Amino acid sequence: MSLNNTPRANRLHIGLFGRRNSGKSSLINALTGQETATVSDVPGTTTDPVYKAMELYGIGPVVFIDTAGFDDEGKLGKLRVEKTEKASAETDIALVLFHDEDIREELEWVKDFRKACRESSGVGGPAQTDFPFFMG
Ligand SMILES: Nc1nc2c(ncn2[C@@H]2O[C@H](COP(=O)(O)OP(=O)(O)O)[C@@H](O)[C@H]2O)c(=O)[nH]1
Ligand SMILES: [Mg+2]
Repeated sequence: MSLNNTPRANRLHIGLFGRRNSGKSSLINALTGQETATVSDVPGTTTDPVYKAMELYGIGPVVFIDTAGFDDEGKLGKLRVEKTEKASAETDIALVLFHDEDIREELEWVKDFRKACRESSGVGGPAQTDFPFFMG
């Protein structure tokens, strides 16, 4: 089977997380070299998670996941956050983006995320308790 035919389930899932307008969609576009996701200064532009499969040199088949901000608000925002949480459950590596002035909200989210991973360990969801995070 060629790399391009790798089923999504067999790819390393790299999720992009952060508040609205933290630059997640801009980063996925830069990483994929394509207009994979819509970039806008309107908070809440990304709604459903965006999946982009590609081959990463030195790593192999991956799928990047762009998500809605975990701080989204209102009735629709709550649905977006739920979808972000579902996407996080299938994530192998999480990239968390933040503004440099105050990262307390992001750290809190990472803490909750790790807890959810531990609780779901062995019963579906990510099995790793040492879930890798890269923040920047
Ligand atoms: N100054 C600056 N602006 C950025 C950067 N990355 C994204 N933006 C801008 O921030 C806004 C939100 O970007 P977007 O990628 O849609 O954020 P998302 O909501 O996290 O997906 C857009 O107006 C982007 O042009 C960056 O590194 N520096
Ligand atoms: Mg976005």
